[in-house]
Amino acid sequence: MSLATNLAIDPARLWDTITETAKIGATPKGGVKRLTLTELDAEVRRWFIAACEEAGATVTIDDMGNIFARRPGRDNSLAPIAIGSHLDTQPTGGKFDGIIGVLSGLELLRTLKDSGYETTHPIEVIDWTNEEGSRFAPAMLSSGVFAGVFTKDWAYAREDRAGVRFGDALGEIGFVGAEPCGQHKLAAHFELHIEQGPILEAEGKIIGVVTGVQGMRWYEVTVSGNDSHAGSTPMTLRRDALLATARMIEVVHGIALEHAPHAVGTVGLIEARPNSRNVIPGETFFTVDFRHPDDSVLAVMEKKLKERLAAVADASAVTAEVTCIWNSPAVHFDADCVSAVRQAAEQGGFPHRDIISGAGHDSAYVAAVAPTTMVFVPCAGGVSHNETESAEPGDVAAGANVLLQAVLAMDAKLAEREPT
Ligand code: HGY
Ligand code: MN
Ligand code: MN
Repeated sequence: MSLATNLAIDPARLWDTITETAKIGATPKGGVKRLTLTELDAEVRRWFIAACEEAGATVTIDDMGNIFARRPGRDNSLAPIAIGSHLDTQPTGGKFDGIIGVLSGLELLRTLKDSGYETTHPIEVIDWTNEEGSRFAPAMLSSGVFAGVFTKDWAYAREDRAGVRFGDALGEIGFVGAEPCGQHKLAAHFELHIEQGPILEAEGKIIGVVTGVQGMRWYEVTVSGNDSHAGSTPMTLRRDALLATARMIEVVHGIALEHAPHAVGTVGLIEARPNSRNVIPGETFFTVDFRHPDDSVLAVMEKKLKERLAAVADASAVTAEVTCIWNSPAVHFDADCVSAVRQAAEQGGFPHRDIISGAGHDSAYVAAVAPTTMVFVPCAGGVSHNETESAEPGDVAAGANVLLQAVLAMDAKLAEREPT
């Protein structure tokens, strides 16, 4: 066994970091609410930077607030091998989504420091800003700028539902870094994440060898009717935007079912105006999230959505404006990275299976600019984006060890190819 294969992370130390950071934004139901670019996000970022510096890393920040914690390698002229994910959460998020990906990176820095093991490539741990897209849509905004999918100006202009601009919020928490986002080259990118679905647990697998991410599209719909008195407006004269919206939500659900079993469709955010008990709602705003592994099916679902929402609007005497605000095509990960993960799982004796991610991740965008893949571990009941989200310490440790071995294997493989 080489020195590399003898290396292993410290499971208790990794779990302690999960427990410790979960206090930042802890909710009464045992979850974490740490919306992007809030003071809580800033607090966990400062914690992360201090911990990485203590582990011997030097930290840089780019102008999208992405944080890069770098451990030197033997040849620092080489681009780093990165371990990235996110520290922001959903409003009713859990302790693990994104967080174990960043903290497993910190654990790798600590393990390499303790062992004195020197990689050829520098190693970098990354906290990608605003992966969730809950406060500022779309999701994966900063890894998207890094990959050239969005411009920084477009990202800075994104507004939350209170009208706060992303760029202003980033400045507010003091994380506008000097480096232009995307200037940072990466030799490879790995991400450890909970599956956020039921497959691994149902099959008794500990490791998901992630081969790609399904396609995702987000829409915003504004329905316009007419505010009027709930008591004196005859039913036949109403232009009720919320009633029409209820019918439209059924349409979204129906389109997803028509493309089962792989399609999913969700209306997650809805606002009714004026939102008063005795006023017929004159306007609503709601969001649609469609996903499928095949982009051509998503195109069919989009066509049906636009046609059918228009038909409901006509029949309900309202108008509907449907805008696609995000289209993230299906992604296939790098074969060498995927096989490094699969071999690490085999070497570790962990039951594993290939899997396509149902959830979006920063890796989906980073894959456009660097060889990338992910490692999944199970979460209880496949539940995530929920305060009860939970994972087993042994599974998280297994995932972090597979991540470590895959990174070291990739370090050696890339070094063979690079001119010395
Ligand atoms: O939407 C997603 O899949 C991710 O949680 N941002
Ligand atoms: Mn995530
Ligand atoms: Mn998430």
